[in-house]
Amino acid sequence: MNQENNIDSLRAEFSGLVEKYFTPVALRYGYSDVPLETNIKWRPLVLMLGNYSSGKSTLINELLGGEVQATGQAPTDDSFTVITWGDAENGTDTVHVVEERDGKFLLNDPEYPFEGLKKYGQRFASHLRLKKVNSPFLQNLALIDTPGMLDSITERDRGYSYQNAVGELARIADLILILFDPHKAGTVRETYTSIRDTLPAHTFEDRILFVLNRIDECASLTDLLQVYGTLCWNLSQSTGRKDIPVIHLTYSPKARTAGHLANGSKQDMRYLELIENQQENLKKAILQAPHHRLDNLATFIETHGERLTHMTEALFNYRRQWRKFAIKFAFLGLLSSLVVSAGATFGISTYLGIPDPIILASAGGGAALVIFFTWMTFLKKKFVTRFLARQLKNPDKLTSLDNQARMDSWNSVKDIVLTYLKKTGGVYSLGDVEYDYFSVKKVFERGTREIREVLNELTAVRHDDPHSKEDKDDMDSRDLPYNPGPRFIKIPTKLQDEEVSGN
Ligand SMILES: Nc1nc2c(ncn2[C@@H]2O[C@H](COP(=O)(O)OP(=O)(O)OP(=O)(O)O)[C@@H](O)[C@H]2O)c(=O)[nH]1
Ligand SMILES: [Mg+2]
Repeated sequence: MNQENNIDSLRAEFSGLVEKYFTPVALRYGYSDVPLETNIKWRPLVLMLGNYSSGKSTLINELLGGEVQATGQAPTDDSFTVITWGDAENGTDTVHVVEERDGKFLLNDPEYPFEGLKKYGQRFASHLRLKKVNSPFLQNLALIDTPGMLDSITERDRGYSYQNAVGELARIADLILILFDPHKAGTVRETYTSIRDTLPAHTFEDRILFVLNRIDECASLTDLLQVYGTLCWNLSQSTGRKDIPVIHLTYSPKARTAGHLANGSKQDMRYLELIENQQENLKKAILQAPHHRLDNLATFIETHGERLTHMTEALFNYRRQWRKFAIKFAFLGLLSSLVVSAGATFGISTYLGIPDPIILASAGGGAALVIFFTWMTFLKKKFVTRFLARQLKNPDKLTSLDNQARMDSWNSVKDIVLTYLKKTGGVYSLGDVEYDYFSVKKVFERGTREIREVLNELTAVRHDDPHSKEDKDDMDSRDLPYNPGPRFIKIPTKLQDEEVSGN
């Protein structure tokens, strides 16, 4: 089995785990409207963002080895284009668009992970399309070319929320490239912020590659250094960090200037001899997207596992507290009916002077029954409502919030718990919710640990092996010294067979 196959089978295992254990629970309690695996089952995704004319489409064409995307000065392309692999029918090697589909198709076909973007409406759908291209670069990943970022005033004219759509795509992307060019090295703050806000904090930085493109258009080395400095300053302002992220310095060998800038002034091009065009490095980094996908999947499972556990725990606690309350309530009802029954018997025998024990017993029993029935029906209904209202007022009492992680996960599921309690009136099966709680908890606690172990092994193999050069194609033909598949199958089997019975 080669490495790509290993990654593929791990991907399938992770996705299967989500489908089997998380999705049913997520759908049942309103945690998600669509199966959770919808976003993760497709190919690894690379999202290209940047200012207009920063060279996104030119770079994509160079990666693919063909003229797939339109390029040009000034805002050229106002569409989101998903570019994925497609076989050429006539078997030709010339890279070209084999098939093109519109946004409606892409948003509605369950094969693709874009269902969540439907909410951006018709205007967005008409700015989305799919291209299938026969480029070998697309064998293990798909790219998304995006409309260039504009200034905030023009941004309003798009007819859909660009920031939100980009945020949504960033969430499902495994790798995000943000391209700058020397002319506009500091205008991406808003989009950067919206991406940062949508991604889990600890994965955010690993997922982003910063690129300063079109560096051939600087007037001199001094000019380049100034542009680089400005970009670093702007990035540190956006990220809130003092250290500078790696910035790939690139230019398109095909589009590079011939020594004159657009305004006619002559360039001192000697700096390009000193600075390596990092386009090749960037290409290799993009080809690592499938590895990022595994990491992102692990994070996905950890994040949703933690939240689903917390959600079901709160719902389980609610039902448990309710059961305690119901037992006390029934006991009190019984006691009251006995007292009333004794009172009735006493009253009848003392004040009415009826000594007949049969009459006395029937009167007492009848009174007890009426009281108990009233207690357990009308009164109980009232108390259920009051009990629910009390819990809804103080939802934090449904769970323990002893650390920041617990508070964070609770904040992301609290509303879902409240909505479910309101919807059901707090009446649902304690046994079912208990089962769901223990099953997601086990997968979360044990599954995520094993997943991380396997990923660490995979990373160690990639780094330790002296033959392991990331740029070497023949790496793919080696077997890895472990067989990850069965380890993941073990988790569900164990779960089902021995332990998830509400312990
Ligand atoms: N000199 C130079 N020109 C470049 C480079 N990359 C792209 N260009 C040119 O810059 C212009 C814009 O490139 P595009 O690839 O269309 O840019 P884009 O980011 O896709 O732009 P939008 O789709 O409008 O957002 C084109 O005329 C390209 O030929 C580069 O590295 N050096
Ligand atoms: Mg473009």
